[in-house]
Amino acid sequence: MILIKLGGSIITDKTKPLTANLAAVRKIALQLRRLEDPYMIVHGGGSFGHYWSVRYDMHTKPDRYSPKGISVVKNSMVDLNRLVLQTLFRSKVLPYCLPPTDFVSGNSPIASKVKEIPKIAHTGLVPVSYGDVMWFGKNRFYILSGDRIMGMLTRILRPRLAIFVTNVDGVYSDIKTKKIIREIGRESPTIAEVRMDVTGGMSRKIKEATEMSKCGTDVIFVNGRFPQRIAAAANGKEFEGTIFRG
Ligand code: IP8
Repeated sequence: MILIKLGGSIITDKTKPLTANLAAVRKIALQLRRLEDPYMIVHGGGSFGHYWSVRYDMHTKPDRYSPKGISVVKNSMVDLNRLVLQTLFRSKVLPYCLPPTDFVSGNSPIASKVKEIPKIAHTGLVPVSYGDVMWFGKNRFYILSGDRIMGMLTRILRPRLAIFVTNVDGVYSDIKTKKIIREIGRESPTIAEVRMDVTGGMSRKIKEATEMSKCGTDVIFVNGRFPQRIAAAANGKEFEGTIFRG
């Protein structure tokens, strides 16, 4: 099974609040139909979840956030998820919605639930999860990023491959020359963060990818503006992007 994270930067327009990029989802869906293995999708928050999380000062740290903020962020992720599900379905990918509340309790994955997910993927349905605002207990909530969901799933399922689809060509060795690192070994690269979002942006993604690769999973970063790279990477063909060797 393959795990695919569709970053908020590719499925929404991050410069415009509450704007989905459904054309991008459609183009990605066309490529996903070419995948030879069962797969699962996790999507991010982009200009939906992050927009409201920033406005209501909500973070990944469990805390007593404003109930109104929690409700607004949660609703915005359900709205975005609904748009993604609908677009996938219309593009002949059959999504099966799995909010993280279905398999995460507090801030830990529920292994017995997670282990059922590949069985769903093997029926031809595509499980779809997303970054969300989660109940932590004792009046506290927290933002769970899609990247962390990818890590949780990898530690339990040990998939052969995980793909992070972003809006850049891969991990840059130098932000000025935009030179892409093709392959990353066990060492975490040092990165200068250009822009942050509430769940930690690219640096958080790279840390998660490094940990995931230690589980034996190959982790690939590709640019979703060229969605054929997703199919190429998943089907073991030449692709442009960065690989963290498992
Ligand atoms: O975009 C964030 O998920 P991410 C979800 O994967 C929310 O970090 C609610 C901001």
